This record gives sequence, structure tokens and C-alpha cells, in this order.
Amino acid sequence: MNFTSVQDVQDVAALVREAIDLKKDPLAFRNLGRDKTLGLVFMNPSLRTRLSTQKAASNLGMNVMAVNADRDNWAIEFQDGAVMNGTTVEHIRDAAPVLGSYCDIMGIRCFPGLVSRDTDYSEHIMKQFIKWTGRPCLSLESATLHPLQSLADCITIAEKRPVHRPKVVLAWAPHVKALPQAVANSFAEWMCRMDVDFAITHPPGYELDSKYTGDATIEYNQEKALEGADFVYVKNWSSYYEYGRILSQDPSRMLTEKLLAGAPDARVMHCLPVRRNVEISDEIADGPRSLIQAQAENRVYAAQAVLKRILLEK
Ligand code: SN0
Repeated sequence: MNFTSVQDVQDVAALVREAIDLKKDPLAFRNLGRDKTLGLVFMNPSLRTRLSTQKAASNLGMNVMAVNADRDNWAIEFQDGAVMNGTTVEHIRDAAPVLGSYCDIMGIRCFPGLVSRDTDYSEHIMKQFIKWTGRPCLSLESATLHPLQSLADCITIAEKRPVHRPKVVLAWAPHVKALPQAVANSFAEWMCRMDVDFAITHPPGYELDSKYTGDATIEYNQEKALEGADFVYVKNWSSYYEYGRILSQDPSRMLTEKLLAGAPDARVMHCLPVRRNVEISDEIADGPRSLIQAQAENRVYAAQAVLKRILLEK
């Protein structure tokens, strides 16, 4: 089993329950992963994903090896047939089987280049790791998706959900850099599988691929979208259709208390890292609405539930 998208999960609610059970007793399966090795490859920086996945694996008794492939390793070539007389030093066809021979399960982080939509959305880097390591692979955020984050978000929503069917709003926020669509795509596709009322608000031009957003309501008017929200998920992403471009830096879309006037009970979520006072105000980040730390904590149990399933399958 690979874990690269919600498509790899049959019953989202059951996986969320399994993660919540693990949270109550994290060491209940402390021997399940004994003598198994998890290899983590980071082509990009990480704080939470790296440490929460290591912690999850150690709760299951696994050994973990992690590399910052962007800095520590030989530069990897991903192009088939490349004449390697430039800056790349070894081919994925040579490097990945080595990793596969050392590890039982692999985790891969590979951000998009944000230059070519076709290249990024083909997930050629993740696919080559899957193909050439020959091991079950979990996505630690790929070019287009971040499923472990989304699972942690589903756990957080399940824990904090009100008695009624909650209204969840994914709210685009400004940023200084062009960011991937991965967190937003992924959150959308997981929300479409949860028992929630899901809406997305962003400036025109920031539409995500409808493959991920499904039947979600798209509401450009942010104030209207936020009205009556139970959960507001703040995230920046660059344009999908004008691929990788920043079309707006509208500061009025930074989430503040004022914007939540029509949503008195709203809890605020962000996957971190967050640019304070650009994406959300300090008053929100430090205030009682914030679920940001709860989400980060739940990353451990998201990773643990997924690793447990992969280990039980082998
Ligand atoms: C990444 C993203 O996909 O948006 C990782 C989120 C988990 N975020 C960033 O790269 C933020 C970089 C920055 O400069 O703020």
C-alpha cells in the first residue's frame, strides 16, 4: 500500500478513529514495527513532517533513517535518458533501489517546481521513488498533495466538531512567495470525503483543479464565505491556471478577528509554517480560536495510523 492521496483510503472516518485511538494509547503497538526500517527522504525543508513521522515510527518500534536529499546527497537526476554531464550526479534509477534495499517503508517529500503544471501534476518524482524503491511509499508532501497533513486536519476537526454538521471554509490568504497548491488540494479532497459542509474562498484566478474541490462551494466574497463558519482553514497557494503565479497579495484577506465578526464560534486552522501578520494576525494565532498546535500534535497520530496500516499489510 502506498499513501499518496485520499484515494488510498477506503474509509476516512475509520482511519480518523484509528488515529484517535492511537492518541489515547500511543505505545499500544510498540512492537509492531520491530526490526523494520523507515527511510525518509526530504528534497525540501521540514519541521513537523519529519519529526512527527519519526515519532510515529518510534512509537511503533521502527528504526528511522532520514536524509535531507537537497543538501546532504548527490544531486539526483529524474529525467529518463539524460546525458548526465551537468549538475546532477546520480540517477533516481540508481539511487532509489539502494534506499529500497536498506528500508522497508519509504517516505518522500518532493515539492513542485511551480514552472510547468504538467510536470508537477504528473507527480513524476513521487512516481519514480515508488517505482524504483519497490517499497510502500508515503507522501510527506508531494508536488500536488499533502495527505498526512490532511489526515491530521480531519482528526482535529473530528475532535473539535460541534453537534451539528460543521461548516468548513478553506480561506486563501496572502503570502510573499509563490507556494504550492498541495496543502489546499489535499485539504479539499479530504473534506469532500468528510461529513461537513465545505466552501472555499479566494480571489478570482486562484481556482484549484476541480478534480480536488469536487462539489465544494466557491465563494469569492470572503466575508460571505466566512459567515457561520465552524472551522476556517487558512492557506496561501499560487495560481493553478496561471500556473505558479502570484495574482494577488490583497492584505484584506489576512485572517483577523474583524473578518470573523459573522463567525463567532469559528476555530482557525493552519498547517504551519505560517507567516504571522501576513496570512493571519497575531491575535488569531495566539487567541482561543486557534487549533494550530492541536493540528501539529495530531500529525504524529496521522502518521502512526498510516504506518500501522502499512505494517499490518506486509
Ligand atoms: C509549504 C507549502 O506547501 O505551502 C509547506 C507547508 C506544509 N510551505 C512553504 O513552503 C512556506 C514557505 C515560506 O516561505 O513561508
